[in-house]
Amino acid sequence: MTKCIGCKDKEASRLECPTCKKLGIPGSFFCEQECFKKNWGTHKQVHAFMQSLAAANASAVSSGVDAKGIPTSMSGFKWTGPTRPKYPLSATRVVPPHIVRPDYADHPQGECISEARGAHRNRVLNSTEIEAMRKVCRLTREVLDAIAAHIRPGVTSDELDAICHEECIKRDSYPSPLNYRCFPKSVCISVNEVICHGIPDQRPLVEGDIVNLDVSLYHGGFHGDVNATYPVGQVSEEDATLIATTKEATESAIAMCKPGVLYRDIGNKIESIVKPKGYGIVRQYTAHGINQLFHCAPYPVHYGGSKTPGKMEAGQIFTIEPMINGGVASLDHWRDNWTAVTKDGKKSAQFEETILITETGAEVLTRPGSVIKDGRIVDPVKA
Ligand code: EYF
Ligand code: CO
Repeated sequence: MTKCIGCKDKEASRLECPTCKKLGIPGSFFCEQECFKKNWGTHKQVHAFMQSLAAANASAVSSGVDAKGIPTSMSGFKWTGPTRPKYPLSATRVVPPHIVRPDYADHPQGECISEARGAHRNRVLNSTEIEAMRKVCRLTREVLDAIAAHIRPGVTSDELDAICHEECIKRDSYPSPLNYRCFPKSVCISVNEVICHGIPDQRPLVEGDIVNLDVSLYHGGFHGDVNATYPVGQVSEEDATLIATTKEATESAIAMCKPGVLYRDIGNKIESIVKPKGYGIVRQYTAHGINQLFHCAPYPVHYGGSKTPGKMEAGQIFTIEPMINGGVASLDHWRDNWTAVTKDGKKSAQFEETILITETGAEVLTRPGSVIKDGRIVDPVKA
């Protein structure tokens, strides 16, 4: 049954929003006139959003690129490493109107009104909210695995973005990055020296690259967040060690989680594992609480010796997502103002999971069935 996009409950009739029809927005069917009228205030925002997207796409298409596809707006930029963006970006992908959207999805500046209001305290979620988080985090893991299956030399990050977008829609979910603070795509894809927030583009992956997929979904009113770094074909031993050490540090920090543990001990544990290797821990981007808001308190750092306040309590949900650089910790941004890259151009790796603190330990929500008990992650036995 196709559901009404107004009440999202009854079956849709043939009553289509005339403005959507005129603008070419598919699937805007309501159950009845009364419902259409009742939901007009919210629904009309879809029109404004789609019109602003069309304007943004028109300006993206008309902006210049050089012979290699590098935007002319970035010419003269002092690149820190060998990786380059390849434009033009594809047109902004559309999320069908029957999918429930976070507030920022339809805000012209991608602003998060809800985060501005309620992001500052460590929330304890109730059992209904926790169940909703279990569900969205399971879906988020499914989407990450579905995209990762397509990693190979020759595939572009834009093609991976298209897969992410479709897999989210199949699961009645909104891809959280899309228009979040104006981020233009449905997933962050960060290659080689790109630390995080890489924008999917036309550059094909090359054997020997390392690539991070950072996937976030909004479903049932809640966000889930997971990421992982993968080798593209055969990578150097040096890069394989960077990935393995980053994974080990993330897992060790997750394994400590239980009520009473200090949030600052996440960074102390990570530093104890990566410092002996001479790696740099990114300081500018942190972990974060996550629930109805994509990002909220707490904001645990991934480096040691911090004064981050607070202790873990049952019912709190947050991510752990250290960004570990093969060289220095410092970073720069490309001229798109999103893409964070290592200052010395060396590669960077990251892993992320969403964690729920329970009375007895913790659950790794983005790894369904995995619990933390006695300082160890216990994964479900695979059939
Ligand atoms: C000005 C964005 C905001 N930020 C964080 C917005 O937590 C995340 N991944 O695990 C995460 C994902 C996204 C994200 C996707 C878009 N943004 C990017 C860059 C700078 C910035 O602050
Ligand atoms: Co995150």
